[in-house]
Amino acid sequence: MRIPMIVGNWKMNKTADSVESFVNGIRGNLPNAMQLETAICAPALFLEQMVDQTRDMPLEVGAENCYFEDNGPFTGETSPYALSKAGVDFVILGHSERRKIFRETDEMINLKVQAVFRNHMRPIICCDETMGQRESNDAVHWVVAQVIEALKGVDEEQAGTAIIAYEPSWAIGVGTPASPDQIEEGCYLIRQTVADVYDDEIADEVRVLYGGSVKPANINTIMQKQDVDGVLVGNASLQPESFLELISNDP
Ligand code: G2H
Repeated sequence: MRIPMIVGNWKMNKTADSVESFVNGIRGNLPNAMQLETAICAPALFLEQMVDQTRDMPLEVGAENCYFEDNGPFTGETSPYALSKAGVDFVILGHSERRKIFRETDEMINLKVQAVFRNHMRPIICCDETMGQRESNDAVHWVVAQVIEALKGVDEEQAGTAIIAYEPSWAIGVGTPASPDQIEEGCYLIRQTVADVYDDEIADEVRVLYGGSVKPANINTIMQKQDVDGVLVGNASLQPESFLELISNDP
């Protein structure tokens, strides 16, 4: 039985003060983690603060990226080893903003996936597609390739704990998500790819999320889809009221 998940992705937003008021705003209102897992992925600067201030809450904390080496001469990068030591549970990897703006390749993302597992955290692996790829019937091939490349060298036990997010870039931050049927198609495709790479049992364990303009008004329809185990939410996760609404709207 896959526990549904709602994960906030704060991207490059917030200050230490607004992190604290967010945490105070949701305190005491989170669901039991056995029924609905909730997490916030925050900028690296606020992760220790988040871990510290949410210690008594059923909220997991994730990073938005990390490097693939544990330490060394990599100026400006974030060590997966240090994240793990700081009490971070998840790391988002391969978000379309990282792939597009920071030119991250499938090979780099795969090394990061391995680094996150090596440090006993779980990756949230993002797979995107562009509208151009969709219109030229290339999106399926593209999504499948991202899943296969990201999971290279990952053993069955690790793969079963991975979280994979379908985030079509044309639906990110625009206010309108992909349609429920498009979302189901994308999430089903990801699960089938995991079944092809491993087996049905692992595919049944992997949690597949949808991301792209999820908000309180549309979360219910999205979460009801069979292969959608949860959502990765940007804008609508920034304010405590909106985050709590997302959680209370979960069916
Ligand atoms: C997609 C999503 C969060 P938003 O990037 O990963 O952002 O909900 O703002 O579209």
